[in-house]
Amino acid sequence: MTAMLQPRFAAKVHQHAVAPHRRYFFERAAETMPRERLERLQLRRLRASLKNACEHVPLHRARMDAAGARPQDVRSLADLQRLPFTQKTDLRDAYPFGLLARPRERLARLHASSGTTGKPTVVGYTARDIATWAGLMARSLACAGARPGDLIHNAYGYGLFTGGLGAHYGAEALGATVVPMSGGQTERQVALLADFGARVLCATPSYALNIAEVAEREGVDLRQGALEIGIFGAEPWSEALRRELEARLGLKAMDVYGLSEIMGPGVAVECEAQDGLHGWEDHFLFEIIDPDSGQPVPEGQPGELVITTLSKQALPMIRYRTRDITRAASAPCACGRTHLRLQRITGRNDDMLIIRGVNVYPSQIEAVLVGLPGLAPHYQLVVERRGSLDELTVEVEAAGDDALAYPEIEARVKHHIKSLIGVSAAVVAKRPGEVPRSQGKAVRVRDLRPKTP
Ligand code: DLL
Repeated sequence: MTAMLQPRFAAKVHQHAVAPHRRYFFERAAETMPRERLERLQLRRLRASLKNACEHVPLHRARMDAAGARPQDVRSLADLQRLPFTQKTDLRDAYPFGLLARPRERLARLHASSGTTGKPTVVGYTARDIATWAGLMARSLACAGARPGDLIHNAYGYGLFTGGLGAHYGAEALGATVVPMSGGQTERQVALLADFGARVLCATPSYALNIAEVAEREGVDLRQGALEIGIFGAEPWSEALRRELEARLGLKAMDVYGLSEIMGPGVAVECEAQDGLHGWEDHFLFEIIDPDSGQPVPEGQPGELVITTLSKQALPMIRYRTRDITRAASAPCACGRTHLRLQRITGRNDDMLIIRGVNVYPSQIEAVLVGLPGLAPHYQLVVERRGSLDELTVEVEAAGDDALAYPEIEARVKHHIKSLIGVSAAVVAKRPGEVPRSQGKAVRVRDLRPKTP
């Protein structure tokens, strides 16, 4: 034990402005609005948002014209089906500012996501957009269990990524105290988590795992500290990883979803019922479609999430195809919120691998691996092309150093993957620490297939 390892935990007693166990809504009226009123509000906002898009963005105007749809003709929410889709390539093609409905001079902020190929995707916000986002993120933090007066340790990356500043402004709007850590410097994060006594940790789930591992290595038992809630998102993760994080950090792990093209974090979030993520329908319209036909799927069926913004000034989006796969449920929730629930996002359409005809998402592999005896919960998938077939190698990390045990581990993992997912994968056991650790969004797949031009 080094000097750093002295018990340095703030007491488990907090001075909450609002008792943490009391049900609390940041915006009760909006969150519990009766469906009929909510739908009237949506229709009013939809028409205004379409007008904004068509008046200020040539691409939206041209697409709406081509579809024979005018904002004033939209008379019911069902008319949404007649409107054209928007895609990520539209943002790329309009790089950097072509989809903005306000002149650059009227924007308060820009964010961008790097993307693996080509130009980044640039998104812009007016001051009012930032205020709306802060309100929705505050609502999301509260829905997940954060309270005014809490200490919130924010390990989402600050910068062009929307995670850091999005969670930051939301935490301030909630009335919490923010520790603006960003990602990286994990030893320091562990020390400050313990010293300051944060009740809430915001991070990607893979980075939260990194924090847990470093804390254990440093001899700091975060489970005995003040942490109670983790608000994790920005990447797909499994129930198995949720249980792992809850056990190793001593907190309740909640799922938060969002994307920069629509806003950033705070588009949807879990409540205490943990029966899906409430999507904030007073600001967004959610649809689930069949990605091939573009038609809506019956409620409860999986499909691609499509989102239309209802209040964005600078970057209104009409039927944006997120590529994220989920299901929706509209039945009332035990928490009292009336907004629909999206099931945990399994992954992106683009991340789906087809291995010998079997569709597989990295998060499905994660669900099999995390918690298996003899393994640390770190992994990477390597995809290669042999002839005309894609081959998958799963790199797992052994919990111990004894390389003689690795063949048995590899055979066991291979068997589990085959029997639970139905896909034949090669498995390679790595030594402890050999699988790269996440600093933000984890890189789960190394795709070594030749690039198609
Ligand atoms: O990741 C925004 C965010 C920040 C959300 C912090 C939550 C917390 P982008 O960088 O634009 O924005 O990436 C958006 O990440 O389309 C999903 O594929 C994925 N994603 C985000 N949240 C989740 C989640 C932010 N909870 C893309 N579960 C989205 C699964 C998620 N995937």
